[in-house]
Amino acid sequence: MRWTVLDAALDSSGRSRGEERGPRALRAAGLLAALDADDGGVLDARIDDAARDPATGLIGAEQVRRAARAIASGVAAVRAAGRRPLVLGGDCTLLLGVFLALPPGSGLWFLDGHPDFSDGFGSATGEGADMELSLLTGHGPDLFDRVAPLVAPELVRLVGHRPPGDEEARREAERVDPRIPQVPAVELRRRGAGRVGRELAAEGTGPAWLHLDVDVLDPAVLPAVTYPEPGGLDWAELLTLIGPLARSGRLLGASVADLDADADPDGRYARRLVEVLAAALTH
Ligand SMILES: [Mn+2]
Repeated sequence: MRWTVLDAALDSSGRSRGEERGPRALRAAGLLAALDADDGGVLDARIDDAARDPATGLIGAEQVRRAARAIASGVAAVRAAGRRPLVLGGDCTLLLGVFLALPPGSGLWFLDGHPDFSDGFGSATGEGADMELSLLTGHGPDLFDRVAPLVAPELVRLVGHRPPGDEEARREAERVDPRIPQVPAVELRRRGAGRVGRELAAEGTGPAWLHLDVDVLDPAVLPAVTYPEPGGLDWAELLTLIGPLARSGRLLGASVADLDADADPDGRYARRLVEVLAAALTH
């Protein structure tokens, strides 16, 4: 199935950091040609209200809702056209829009250096990208008045995160829904990234979305992220992990978040990422 690339250039701090320019950097590095992908254009996903919403603790709550709806329409249109969406962030907040568009029962392969499971007031920053997995699985903050969570926790696989480094991170780790199976980076490396990828692809039959927060990589190989976290994957591990997921018939689409283009002035990290994505997503 052909890929269609959609830009969701949102920075959930509302401060226009370099991740807002991630999609443009990936395009400039040749992503569309490398994937032989269609161009789905740019979604209206900008968040520039840096104020924390008093009801939820979330920065730019109304804009986060609006961005999610815009992303959902874009993803739905690509799927209706029989194509596979590749959503470029921006940050992980984009997943709210993705799952508003996906059919109930869709799973999530969530590759990230952090669990993104804070709550609105427990997060020091109030950024949507601190808490989107909590929100998606029904643990708040509640933005969409949903009865059922956007993703069933037992259909999420939390992969590649590192042990909490401080008190806030420890509270965040404790909030993670116990029904979500976790493969932290240490365990992934012990079992072998390729083996973990094959097992994840093989363990179910339902449709699933692949989300890659590039801070799942080690800052030694990819320093161009806003929240670097030591102990991450190298490029070869990432490729062998996502290859089986991308080749799986279960794959609905994918998203890539958190490349800080401002920290990659000559585009070398964007080009490396495009190489790895092309190797994994085309076959
Ligand atoms: Mn993330």
